[in-house]
Amino acid sequence: MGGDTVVTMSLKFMPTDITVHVGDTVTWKNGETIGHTITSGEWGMVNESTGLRGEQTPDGMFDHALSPKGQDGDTFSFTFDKAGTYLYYCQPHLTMNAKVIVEP
Ligand SMILES: [Cu+2]
Repeated sequence: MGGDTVVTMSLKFMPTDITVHVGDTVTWKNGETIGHTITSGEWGMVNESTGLRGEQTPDGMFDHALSPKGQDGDTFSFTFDKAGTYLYYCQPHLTMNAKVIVEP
């Protein structure tokens, strides 16, 4: 069992894309003092110059409100049990678009 950690910083998920394996747990940590969400679902139509996405569709797999750094709920973990590519984003911040690639 392994996993990886993603930190929110400067309105980005860092790293933006990560690759893990089936059964691994990904942990998100808030690295700044504003709230974010970790919301699974498709996103797209990203503007090349601004980085802002133009569309988003939550799929209900996970949707966590990440508290500001240092407060209860400033981390969130999810275990991926199936291989695939999982897109996710932060609802209020259109620059925060990322994915988890889960390999067999
Ligand atoms: Cu955010």
